[in-house]
Amino acid sequence: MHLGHSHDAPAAVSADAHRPDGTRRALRIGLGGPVGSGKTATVAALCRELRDQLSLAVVTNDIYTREDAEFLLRNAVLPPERIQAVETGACPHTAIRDDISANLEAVEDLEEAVGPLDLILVESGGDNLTATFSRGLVDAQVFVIDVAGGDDIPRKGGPGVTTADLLVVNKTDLAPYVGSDLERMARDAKEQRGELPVLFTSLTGPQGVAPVAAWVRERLAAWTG
Ligand SMILES: Nc1nc2c(ncn2[C@@H]2O[C@H](COP(=O)(O)OP(=O)(O)O)[C@@H](O)[C@H]2O)c(=O)[nH]1
Ligand SMILES: [Mg+2]
Repeated sequence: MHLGHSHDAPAAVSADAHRPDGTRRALRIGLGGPVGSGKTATVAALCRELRDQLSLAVVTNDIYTREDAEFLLRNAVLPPERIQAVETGACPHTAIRDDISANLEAVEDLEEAVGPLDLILVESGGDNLTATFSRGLVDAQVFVIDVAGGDDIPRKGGPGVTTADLLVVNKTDLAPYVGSDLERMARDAKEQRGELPVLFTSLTGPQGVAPVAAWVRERLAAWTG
């Protein structure tokens, strides 16, 4: 817990944290980050890792297509009724930050159709380093970057890198091929984020998404506790 950082306090959004019947609604976690960093792959891996213990659902955001939703469906990471696609039709960050109505509707539709849910993952359409989620849409946000995007990204900062509740640096398996210095990335991230957590992942490696899944379980325990 980091007191004074409202982005780290699930209680900050507790105004609408309950369903009409008084039960606690699903924890909503947003995943943002540049195109191709591994957001959809992370969502898919999280679904496989968590679906046996938790009731979960996914909302995807694409600009003009349903591609991310189709990928998740094709890979059968969840039953189709647990995956909803929002076509943002504009800059993807608008739909997760400024006018969140389509996403809120998707989240509520899912709760109604397949709820009660423990967890809803909301994947942002790929964007630049400035995309963040509205606190009215998600309770916690994960920013996913990758080592192939350049090892100076953590140093460059931006709201995603500096304020996300979790920073994931993905594709560590590629570091030797693209000349990315992981220690430097860790140092720079620490400098930008202070005590906020950073996890390094390789979804193709043996550990896969396990560290992120552990973080999600922790958030969920805090949410329901
Ligand atoms: N080598 C490697 N490739 C990855 C990893 N994670 C994702 N990818 C690949 O990177 C590409 C983009 O991933 P995707 O999840 O679609 O990115 P998104 O645009 O952020 O949703 C896909 O071809 C993935 O298979 C990883 O850890 N290592
Ligand atoms: Mg994607």
